[in-house]
Amino acid sequence: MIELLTIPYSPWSEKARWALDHHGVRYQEVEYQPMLGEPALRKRLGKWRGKISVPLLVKADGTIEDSFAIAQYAEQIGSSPTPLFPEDAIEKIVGWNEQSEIAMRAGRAMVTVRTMQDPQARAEAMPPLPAPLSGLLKRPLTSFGAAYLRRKYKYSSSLESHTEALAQVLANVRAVLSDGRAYVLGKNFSYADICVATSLQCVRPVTDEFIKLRPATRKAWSDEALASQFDDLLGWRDQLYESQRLS
Ligand SMILES: N[C@@H](CCC(=O)N[C@@H](CS)C(=O)NCC(=O)O)C(=O)O
Repeated sequence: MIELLTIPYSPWSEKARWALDHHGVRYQEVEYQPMLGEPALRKRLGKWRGKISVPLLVKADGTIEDSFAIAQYAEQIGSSPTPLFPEDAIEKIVGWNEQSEIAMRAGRAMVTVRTMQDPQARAEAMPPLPAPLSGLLKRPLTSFGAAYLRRKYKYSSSLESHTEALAQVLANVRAVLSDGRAYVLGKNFSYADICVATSLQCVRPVTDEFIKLRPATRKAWSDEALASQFDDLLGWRDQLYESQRLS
């Protein structure tokens, strides 16, 4: 069976899961532990250099790394009569995927900063370790983790520019939906909707029914100012989850 390696709460992983679920593709989800899981994954893939990221789909004849490519694979082998990538809209969808990359990268930086500022959220972010180890390693692991993320994604701890980048993407979404259309591309649900809906995860997360988050983590994933500024988009997103998020 196909395996999908994910960080379960990551919006990038959710993009891939949603596309696979939409098309009724069967897969086994395997949780990837950021940082700690990297050596084992490199060994498994035989990839010793370069970036490694999840979601990552592992099938009998190879792997697919990147949520967009995984969604296209789902479209290729899937069974839903509603395409996620209608032929006449590919360019637009690529554009929305790029917008969601900008939003999610900004959101990841914001969430990381908020997590580091809240001891409870930091504790919830700790990987599961046997009790004596977890007590001993708590502090070094979390500060090492923060430094690792800063180095990896090259961001500073200033929130302002990230907030602006995310707000700009959301303003672009609002402009498109302002004519009352149900979906980003118009009448039909597509991967563009998945891109936009998952980007809103770092403004206010969807309920635990869809993505489970512990309480302090949920708070770190919420940006109250942006959430009230873009409440209309969150309402649209919640409705989309109710009507389209099959699993
Ligand atoms: N463009 C990639 C980006 C995915 C991505 O950035 N994944 C991050 C997690 S959110 C990752 O795998 N990081 C590896 C790590 O933290 O060890 C996609 O769409 O799949």
